[in-house]
Amino acid sequence: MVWATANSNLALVKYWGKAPGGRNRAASASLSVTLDGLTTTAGVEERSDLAGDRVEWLPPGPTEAVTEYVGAVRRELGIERPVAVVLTSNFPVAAGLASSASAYAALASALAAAAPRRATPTEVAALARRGSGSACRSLFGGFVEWRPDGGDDAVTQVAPPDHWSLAILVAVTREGPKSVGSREGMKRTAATSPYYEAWLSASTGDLDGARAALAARDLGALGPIAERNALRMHAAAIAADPPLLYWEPATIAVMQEVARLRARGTGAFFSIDAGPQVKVLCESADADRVAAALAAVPGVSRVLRSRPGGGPEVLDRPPAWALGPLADHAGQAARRAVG
Ligand code: 2P0
Repeated sequence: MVWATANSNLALVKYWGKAPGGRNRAASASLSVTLDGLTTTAGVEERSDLAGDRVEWLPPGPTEAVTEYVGAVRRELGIERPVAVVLTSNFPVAAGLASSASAYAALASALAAAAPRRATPTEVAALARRGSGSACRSLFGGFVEWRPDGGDDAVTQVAPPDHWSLAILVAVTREGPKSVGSREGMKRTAATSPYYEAWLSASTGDLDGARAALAARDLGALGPIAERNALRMHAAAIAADPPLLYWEPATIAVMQEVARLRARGTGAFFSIDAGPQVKVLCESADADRVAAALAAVPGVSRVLRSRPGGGPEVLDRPPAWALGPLADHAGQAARRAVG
């Protein structure tokens, strides 16, 4: 059995719209930070005793789309026999924390590692993207750019994890699955929002500024770009028909608390994905103070802490944190692998 881990990522300039032609190519460029410690582990084993591919989530979750993906991708990689796949994340899969990014990045990495021919990181990123667009950015650590490109999209690391000791805090305002998934949400925005084209052109303009601010480690420049980029994405989504309102009252309360922190002199800036949680960026020296302020906002159930993390790792056994769920649920393949 081959194992791979991959971290989730947070887009500072967001992907919200696809180019025509399928395979989750992006309509505009995005820039993300890979999130240390928000990790999915995927195990893959070729199995001649299986009639078809088998996917298991621990704890159990929907497998239909993943199974279809596994069948297509393993054949392309030259794996001829069916595979058994086990997936587990160390953060709540349904809580709107970009679990599909880490899941497809880990899965593509594990399938590539199990394949008879070696695939380059660029090829593995393109395979991960087909599962979930944002997953291609999790194929690299640190700060990552995903650009639409003439032939196929380009994904590159623009700075390593230790480039900047940022903290990324996640204020959880509601647990549970979102009402409209990102795939349907971006499709609806593109089809019905009068602001979709404006969103795409504004976002393209944000990218150059974000890249320069990142190179200069200038949070006072990067933070406002990330905030307005997220708000413009949501403005386009809110204007869709029917509207896409991903926020809870506590989502707005956290945004206001971040503004108060800044008014009191602490550099903190928010971003929000297609869900109600608020991600907050600050220097790591300020993380304790910012986390305490976020935790005190009514409606915030907990605050997760992360920092820029690394790219996928291929392992010959699952990492220690995954042994709990694997021991509870896993099939024989996983048990054999952990001895
Ligand atoms: C992002 N999001 O850039 C944006 C911001 C959510 C909001 O990428 O259809 O799960 O699988 O390509 O990657 C989430 O969308 O969508 C996402 P698909 P995906 O992080």
